[in-house]
Amino acid sequence: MKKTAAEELYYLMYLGRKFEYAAKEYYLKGNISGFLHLDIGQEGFSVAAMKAFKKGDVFTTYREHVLAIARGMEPKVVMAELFGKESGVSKGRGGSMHLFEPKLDFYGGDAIVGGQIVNAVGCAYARKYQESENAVMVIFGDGASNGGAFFESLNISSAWQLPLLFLCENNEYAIGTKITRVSHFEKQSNKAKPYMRTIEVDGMDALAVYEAVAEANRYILDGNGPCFVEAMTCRYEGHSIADANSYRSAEEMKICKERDPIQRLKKDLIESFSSSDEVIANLEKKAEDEIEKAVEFALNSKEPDVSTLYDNVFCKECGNVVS
Ligand SMILES: Cc1ncc(C[n+]2csc(CCOP(=O)(O)OP(=O)(O)O)c2C)c(N)n1
Ligand SMILES: [Mg+2]
Repeated sequence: MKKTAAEELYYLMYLGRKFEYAAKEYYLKGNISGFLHLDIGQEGFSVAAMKAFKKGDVFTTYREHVLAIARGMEPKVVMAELFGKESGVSKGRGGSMHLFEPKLDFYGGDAIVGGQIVNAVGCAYARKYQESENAVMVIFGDGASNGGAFFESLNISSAWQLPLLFLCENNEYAIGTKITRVSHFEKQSNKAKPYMRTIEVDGMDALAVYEAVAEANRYILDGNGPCFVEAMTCRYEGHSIADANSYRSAEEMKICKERDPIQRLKKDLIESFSSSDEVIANLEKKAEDEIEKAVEFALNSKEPDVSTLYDNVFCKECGNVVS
């Protein structure tokens, strides 16, 4: 990877973390309501996966703010969406779990665990049928890989040799349930091995995630059918803002934070790419300014007008509009 690309990863990871802390702050102040799933600790995974995948359709989960920003969504339209404002990317209708932007081939989060996997299979089937040159990527958690939709998707995507990249973010927890309590395998890639090529990677090492996703994408674009990548990560916060994270010990959290992806990439930038302290400080400042502007934008944006309440909800042509 080129130095500028590695520095861009760092910028986006730092930006993502600042975004998440700002979202937490404004949730607690009452500006954001509904669900909020923070990606703090997992930014290396999110940014590197998006940057390595490049062109193609993306389907993901509710823990998606950093993924959306890394894909190219402006932080201010993501923040405004969380605030429920009309300037938000989904016009304030979707909130945290439904960031959606067809121009970026980003088909959003899904509140249904594993729901995005079957949607991605359908999309991959369409892309194969259309003889598209791009792959489809679906991101899901370790918990989702215990569901029936996941196993059905492995089977049919392999049987039909679909251009689908399964990217499992294994943070070892489904809300408060440790993966070892509910899964036959600790490593979820074991479930995919009978069906397709699998790659395992340290999800707290952004450069390694980048290489793994890029390799899987190349493999799929070469016409080899689907591929499965598993990244071992660790989230720092509770499952959602409503979760106090009391099921993990202080010792477990300490080990988790020692793997911090931002500190790790910073070290790599200095030692392997000879980035200067000044360049790194400038990237951090730029990210902080961007988040400040995003919050200002969200605060100053209007609520959707009540008269638009049913817009994009009912189909006028179908005659089921409520007036
Ligand atoms: C079909 C379905 N079942 C249960 C839930 C409740 N639920 C929301 S998130 C979650 C845990 C998912 O864990 P994982 O897939 O590991 O994702 P992570 O939150 O760790 O990123 C559960 C059980 C849901 N939203 N949808
Ligand atoms: Mg999980």
